[in-house]
Amino acid sequence: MTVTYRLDRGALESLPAAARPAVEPGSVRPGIVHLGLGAFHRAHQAVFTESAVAASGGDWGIVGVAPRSREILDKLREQDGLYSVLTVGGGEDRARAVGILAGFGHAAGDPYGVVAAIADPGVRIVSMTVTEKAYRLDPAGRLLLDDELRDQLTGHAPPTSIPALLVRGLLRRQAAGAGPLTVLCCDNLQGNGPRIRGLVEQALDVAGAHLPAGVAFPATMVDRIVPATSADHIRRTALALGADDAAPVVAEPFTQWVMQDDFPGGRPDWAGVGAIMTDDVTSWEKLKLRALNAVHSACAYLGALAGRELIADSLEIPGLPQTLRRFIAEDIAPTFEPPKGVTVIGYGEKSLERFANRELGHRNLQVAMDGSQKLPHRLLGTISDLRRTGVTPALAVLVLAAWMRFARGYADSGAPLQLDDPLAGRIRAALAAAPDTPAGVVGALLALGEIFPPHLAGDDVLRSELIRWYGELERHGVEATVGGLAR
Ligand code: CS2
Repeated sequence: MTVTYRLDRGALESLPAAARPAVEPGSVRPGIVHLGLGAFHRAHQAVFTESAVAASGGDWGIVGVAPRSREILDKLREQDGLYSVLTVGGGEDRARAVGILAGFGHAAGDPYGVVAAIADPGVRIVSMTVTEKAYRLDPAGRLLLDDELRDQLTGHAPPTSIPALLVRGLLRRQAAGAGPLTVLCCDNLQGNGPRIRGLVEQALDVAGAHLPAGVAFPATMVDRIVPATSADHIRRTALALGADDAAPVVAEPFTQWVMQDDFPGGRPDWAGVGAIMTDDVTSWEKLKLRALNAVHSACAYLGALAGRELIADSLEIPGLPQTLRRFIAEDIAPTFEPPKGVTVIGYGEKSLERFANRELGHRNLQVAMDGSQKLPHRLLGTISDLRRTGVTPALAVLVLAAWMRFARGYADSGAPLQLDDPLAGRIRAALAAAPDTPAGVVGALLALGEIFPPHLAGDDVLRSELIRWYGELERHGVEATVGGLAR
């Protein structure tokens, strides 16, 4: 098939009916400002929102804000705000163009434009997918203040960071009497709603202000595997769509969204298109962070150490699926009560099935990045909960030891591994100052207070178990270690 069109409004009529956007692009007025116009948002909340508006109406177009790079903005503008979602792994590729983006912003280049967008009375939701590190919170939820952030919060520097955009936007809204607002954090943080409320309150305090009335911070759990788009995905999108798209996103068929229904300014009819509204988001969050994200990280660190490229390749290491099943059943399942009607083991099994989707091309190194920010939410809670009851979780500690081996920077073959982490400098300095032995590495990393709370850093049983697993991995490598566990 020859592809002749570039995706933009003019090309829509030529697309197969199933690939056309569910709303007419440009026809939906903005009601949401979304910070973090990455692939995940475009494959998840944007799709839910477009479907909800198509089914039930409402002025809920999305103003997409790119935090740093302009690259995605330039591509989307060229395409009249259109992009497509390529769904892979369900038998055949399916592409669908999405037309719900109603405007753009650039936090690094035009932060005051973003503040003005947040203060627009038509906007009633500010949602975010900016990854763990952008919130500048420590594991205890304290805002990590430095001079630059202080200047941004007090109005002495342009508000380019997430805390400053929220604070300046909320204050400007309050001054303009722009009405109630929901701040919706869609990142993988345990207790994301209350945590972001805490962030905003601390940041407002620095700015000498209080939280205005009528601002809600519902908790939410978001789920869809959306890896980085590859050149192959771009080529396959063109085939499935019948037009060239320079900015497609690729995703698995599965998608889920659970949230607390607290939207004082209203919301799209997400419930009408499958989102779950509940007051019990906490158990969904725990389920997802502990029985999906932590297991994903386990695949990523163990797989990368064993020299595997993709998450799907990691699952082919003999014994690894069995080891992950033991991790789920023995360490994760006992730590919390899952939502009604769900079992942790069944959910974990489904996670493994989803990870095996090879068409996603999801790289171990992508999931492995930012471990210092991710592990406190997805793994350390499991370890803490079990240690509190006197249990030593064998498999969870193996996963943590694998991260430590990964952070040291070499695969089992001796090939270098890239540490992509906001604390990479601190981690490297700590390791350089310690002996390169299991006890030395474990001790140096446990001492990083930005990652490990004092009750874990000071836990001698945990430390010796970590040293034991680290030693096993160092002596025998991942393959022999997990092979032995699967017996
Ligand atoms: C992954 C997540 O990169 C990672 O850390 O575990 O992005 C995961 O794919 C999503 O949370 C799935 O919803």
